[in-house]
Amino acid sequence: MTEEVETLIADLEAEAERDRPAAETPDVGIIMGSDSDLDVMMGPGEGGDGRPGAYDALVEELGFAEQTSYDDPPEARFTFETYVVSAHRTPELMYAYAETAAARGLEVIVAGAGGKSADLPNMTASIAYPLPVIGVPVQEKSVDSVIGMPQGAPIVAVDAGKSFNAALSAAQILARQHETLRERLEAYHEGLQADVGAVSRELHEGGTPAFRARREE
Ligand code: RP5
Repeated sequence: MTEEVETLIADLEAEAERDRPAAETPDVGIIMGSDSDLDVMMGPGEGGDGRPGAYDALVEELGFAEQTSYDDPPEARFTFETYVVSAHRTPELMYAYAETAAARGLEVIVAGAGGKSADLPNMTASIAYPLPVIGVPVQEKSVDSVIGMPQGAPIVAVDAGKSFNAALSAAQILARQHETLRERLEAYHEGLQADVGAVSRELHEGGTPAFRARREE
């Protein structure tokens, strides 16, 4: 094991020993098998190509902040942390991450991996059990590997690349205990409804050619 990995593990273990108030610890843990998963897991960032990801759902839609220091938490009440953890290249780090997750204050983990042996989500679910883990297959070919858990070893999973939904699901789990978050989830959904309502009226009242022309503007 390299020194960098050893230090990461030691930091996670030390954090698990601390007894911080829930408001100061990350609520959601996001892990991915490689930094090449970043755009799928978190979204492509400003100006990037691709569908929105967990970062967009949590930060842009639900008011979470990314926690980058355990000693200096963001002011936002709801936070998430982000790590690269490889199931096959850094199994000890995966074990330490999952094993310490509950003690470090996490309420739910979103875990994504690509390739045909996308083992990070399901192994994390087994180790962190009974903490819920939401698996994200980073590629289509990863779906079977992520969802194929034996009876008694549960994982919740989304379709390939749907990290945005995984983040919403994580927030839904948290919202069972946090009224504010329930209200934010409802407001997000109302926004979606309003969009459909507006577009439906425009199509109906303007007719197909005018609607098409406006979309092509
Ligand atoms: C990449 O390898 C995938 O996107 C995956 O998340 C990553 C990690 O695989 P392991 O290092 O666990 O084998 O192709």
